Amino acid sequence: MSVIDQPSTQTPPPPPANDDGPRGLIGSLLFALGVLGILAIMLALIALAFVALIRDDSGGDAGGSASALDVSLSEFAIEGELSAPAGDVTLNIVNAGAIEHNLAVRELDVQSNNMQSRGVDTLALGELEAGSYELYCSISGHAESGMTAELVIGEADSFEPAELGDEHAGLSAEEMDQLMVDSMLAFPAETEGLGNQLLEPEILADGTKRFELTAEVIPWEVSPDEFVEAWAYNGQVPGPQIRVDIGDKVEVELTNLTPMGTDIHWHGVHTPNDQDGVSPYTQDPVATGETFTYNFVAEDPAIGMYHAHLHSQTSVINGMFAAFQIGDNPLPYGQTVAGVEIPADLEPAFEEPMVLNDAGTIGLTLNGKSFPATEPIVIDEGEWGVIHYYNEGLTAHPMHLHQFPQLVYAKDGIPLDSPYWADTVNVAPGERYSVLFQADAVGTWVYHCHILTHVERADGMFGMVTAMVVNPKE
Ligand SMILES: [Cu+2]
Repeated sequence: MSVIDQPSTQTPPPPPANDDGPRGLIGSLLFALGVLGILAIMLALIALAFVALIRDDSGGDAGGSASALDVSLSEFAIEGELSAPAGDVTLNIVNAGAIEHNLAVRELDVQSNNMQSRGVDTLALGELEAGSYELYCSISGHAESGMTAELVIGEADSFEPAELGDEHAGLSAEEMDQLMVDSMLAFPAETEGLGNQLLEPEILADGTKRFELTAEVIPWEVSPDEFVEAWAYNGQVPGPQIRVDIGDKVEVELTNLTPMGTDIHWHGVHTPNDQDGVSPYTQDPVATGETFTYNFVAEDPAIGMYHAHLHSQTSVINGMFAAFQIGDNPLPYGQTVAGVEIPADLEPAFEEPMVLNDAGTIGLTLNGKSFPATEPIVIDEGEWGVIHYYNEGLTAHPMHLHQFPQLVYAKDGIPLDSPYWADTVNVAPGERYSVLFQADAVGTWVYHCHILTHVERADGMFGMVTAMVVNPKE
C-alpha cells in the first residue's frame, strides 16, 4: 500500500496547466498500479527462473525416464503438457489466470500450494505407472467450472528409442538392417523377360517399314519369383522399341488379344489425325481378336512413345507402353555447357530408354522391372552415355544418378537451346527427358528415383533403383 501512497503524498507531480485536481490523483494511482504490475511480473519471472533451476536438477536423475511437464491454470481450465512416459514426473505449474488456483492430483492425493495470479509452483509426483490421472483445482467450485484435465502416462518402453510403424513390428534392429542389406546384395537379379528390345521391321516393296505388334495379357516376372499379369506388346514390358528414320513410311499392324478394346496412340509423334489412335474420335476401338493397321510417314524427329489410349488407366499402367524414336539422337555436339565441352565427334557408348512406371500390376519399376531385377548400366571409365527417360506412370519421379551430372539436352525430344546439368531430373507423367553423362569415375554408382518410398520398403530395397557400373578402362 505504501507504494501506492508514495507518489501522491511524498512527491506530488507538478499539476499540468489545466489540471483540475481529481484527474491528477487518478493519474498518480494509475502510475502506482503500473509500478505494482511491473514488480509483480519481475517476481513471477524470478520465480520461473527458480522453477527452471529445479527442473534442470530433476532432469539430471539417472535411471528411468524423467519428465517435467509445463501446466498452466486459468479461469477455468488446466492446459499444457498432459502426457508423459511412465517414470518420474514433475509438474511445473503457472497460474496464468486472474484469481487464486491450485493443482491437485486425485489418484495421488497431492496438491500444489495455492497460487495467486502469476504465481508458480512445482509439484513432484514421483514415479508414475502407466495410466490416467485426474488433475483438478481444489478451490471450491473451480473443478465444477472446468478446471479438470487428464494426465496420461504411457507405457515406459513405448517411447524408446522411437516409435516404428507396423511394417517393422516384431523385428529387432539387427533384423531390420539385415533385410535391407540382403535386398541390396541381391542386385542384379536374373528374371525372365526383357523389355525394350529393338523391333526389326519388315521392308515392303515400296520401302515401307512394317512392324507387327500383338497386345496380350502375359505372366511377367517383375522381380525375382514375383509374377504379375502384365498387359504387354509382343510379350515385353516395356513393349519393343521402334526406331525409324525421318521420311520413312511406317506401317504398324496391331492385333488385340487383350480382354477389352484398344488402340495405339503415338505420343509425341506427328501423324495425320486419323492415325492418332484415339478411339472413338479417330478410329473405332480395336476389339478383342481384331487387328488394325496404322500408316503414316515419319516426317519429324521424335523421342516419342506408343501406348494404348482407350482404357489406358488399365492397359498402360499394366504394361502397354514403349519407346518410339524418329531420326537421330539430337545431341548438343560441340557445345560448351557450364564450362564443359561436348565433343563434336561424340559417340556415346550407351544409349537406352529408361521407362518409368509406378502403378497397375507392374508397379514401381524401371523398364518393367523392380529392383533387384532392374538392369545395371555397364560402361567403361571415361565413356559417355545417353538415357532417354519416359514416364508412363501416374506421378513424377526425380531421377538421381550418383556422381555423374546429367546434361539435359532435349525435352520431349525437342533439343534445348540451353542444355543444363542436373544431378536429379524430375520426370512427370507423359514427359521425356534426354540426358547425357560422362562416366569418369570407376565404381558402382546407385541410380534411382529420389521419392524414397519408391525405392525402399521395410523389407528392403525395391522398385525404381538400378546402378551404373563403371569399369576401369583397359
Ligand atoms: Cu518415383
